[in-house]
Order: sequence, then C-alpha cells, then structure tokens
Amino acid sequence: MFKKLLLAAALTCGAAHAATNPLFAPLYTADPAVLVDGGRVYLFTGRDEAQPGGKDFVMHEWRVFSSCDMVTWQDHGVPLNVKTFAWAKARAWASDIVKRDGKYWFYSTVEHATVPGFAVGVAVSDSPTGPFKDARGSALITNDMTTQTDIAWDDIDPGVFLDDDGQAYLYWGNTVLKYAKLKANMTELDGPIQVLPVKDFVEAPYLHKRKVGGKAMYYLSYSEFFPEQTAYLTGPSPTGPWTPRGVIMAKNLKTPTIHQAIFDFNGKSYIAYHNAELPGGGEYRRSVAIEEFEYREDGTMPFIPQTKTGPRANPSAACKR
Ligand code: FUB
Repeated sequence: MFKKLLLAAALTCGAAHAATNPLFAPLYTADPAVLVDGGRVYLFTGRDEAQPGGKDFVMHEWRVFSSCDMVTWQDHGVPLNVKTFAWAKARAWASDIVKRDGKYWFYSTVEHATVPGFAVGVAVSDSPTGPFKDARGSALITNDMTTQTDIAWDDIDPGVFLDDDGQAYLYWGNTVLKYAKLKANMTELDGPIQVLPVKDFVEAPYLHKRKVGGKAMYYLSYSEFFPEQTAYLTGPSPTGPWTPRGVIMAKNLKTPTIHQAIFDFNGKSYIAYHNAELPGGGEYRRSVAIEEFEYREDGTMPFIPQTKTGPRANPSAACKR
C-alpha cells in the first residue's frame, strides 16, 4: 500500500525545488500567475525555450508548481500548451487563473491561427494542476475586437478577477489597458470592452483586492515604460475611479519585461515577477522569482526590492499535501 502511494505521488508530481530566487532552475520561466487554493499556493508560469542569443520569445507551454510553505516547490509539469486551443498557432504568453464553482479557469495569451494577431483563450479544469481543456472552442478576445491601436499584440496579458459579489472581470492589453465584465459562465464577455486610460501603461494588468480599515481597496498593478517597471493604482471598486500610487518594483537589468502577480498566502503578502538572473538568462530566457512584503497601514504598497534569498519559510497548516 505504502509503495503504491509513493508511486502515485511520483507520477502526479515532479521534482521538488527548494527556493532561492530565481526559482525553478534549470527551467527558464516567465509571466507568473498565482492561485491560492486548499491552503496551497499554485504558481503558473510560461516557459522560455529560446536558445542562448535567441532574438524572440519561444514559448509553447504553461507550467504549474505548488508550495505549502513558499520555500519548497513541487513541479506538476505542463497542465496545458498552445495545442490545447485548436484555433491557436503559437506563443504561450502570459496567463492568469481563478477558481469559480469548483472549477479552475485559466485565461491565456496565444497567437491566433486565422485572425491576424494575438488573442485570449480560456481553458477549464477540475484541478489546478490540470489537465485543462478549451472552455469555448474559440478565442474569447481576438485582435479585431479592439481598434485603439493597430499593433498585433495589443490583446495580450489577461488578468482575471472574481469579486465577492460574484461578478468577474477580465483586464488585458498592451499599450492600451482594456477590461470587460465576464458572464457567470466565465467564457463570455458580459457587456462592452472598456478602455482605461493609464499613462505610460505597457502590459501585465493585474487586479487584487484587500480590506483596509474595514473598506475594500482594489489594486490595479501593471508594467509601465520599456524596459518595464511595476506600478499600481488603487480604487474603491474594480472599475475605479483610480488613484496612481507609484512604482513598486524597479526594472530588470537583463530583460526589459517584469510581469507581476500579487497575492496573500498563510497570513503574508507576496509578489511574483520575473527577471533574468539564472545563469544563461536574458531577454528571452527569464526566471520567475518571489518577494515577501508588508502593506503600509493605509493600505498602500511599499517599493519592493528584488532579492536573491526570496521569501522566508511560511508553512501552512491548512495545506492539503
Ligand atoms: O512572455 C511574453 C510577454 O512578455 C508577456 O505576455 C508580457 O507580459 C511580457 O512578459
């Protein structure tokens, strides 16, 4: 019996990675997305497969890792890849995930096979570690649905947020930040696409929420300028009005992108992001890292330096192992 359990564990989970920043060597990973579920933190990443000296992103799949303590990470492999979306042809770029009604909804950037440009797809699974299947059989957002710019990659980087009242929102974009409500089925937009004018916005919009002094505070973080730094706004609702709050993480030295996800786990607050600090790293060979931080009393976020040590151990008693 014991042997069977060990074998099952070995088949479902890969090697454990002990944390120091950046994470997950020897894999190059990017664009973190985070879900805390069952007392465990699940960290989704894209995988950079470019060769040394490569001149573009080579990204075919998303990976998922999990931890009960922010220090030891279990590698769960590849829960989905570009081929999960039959209508897509390439480029497994940034993603985000949310749980609703016991299902896990994964929104991701891909390049569309027939509608020129990038698109956003949605996949669904009964487990955070997959496998995921295409939830629509078609793209949720295509490049021809937005006309504010004529660039092919302005519909990338979905950030999904489910509010306590059951309304879900999708934020996305490059150069122009857009958002829309999602229907309760999580596979259709519920109303028009809205544009949010944010000065110097580049990409990676991400919404999270906390209670501050008994009131809800919404945080909309994103990458600004290029090379990118991480900045954020706060507001009293998922649609604002927004107050600019400044920079929380400085630009990277070895890659112009940074792409954050911000979350709480077991009573502490964290930001996941990528740099290119693994040996052999570079613009197209990035690495996900995590920092712990504390909000100020008024709910604002501090400037968060990147470290090589990463978070301290934070073992969760609630973690389903
Ligand atoms: O990883 C490809 C792209 O680079 C992402 O979609 C952006 O957020 C940037 O990290």
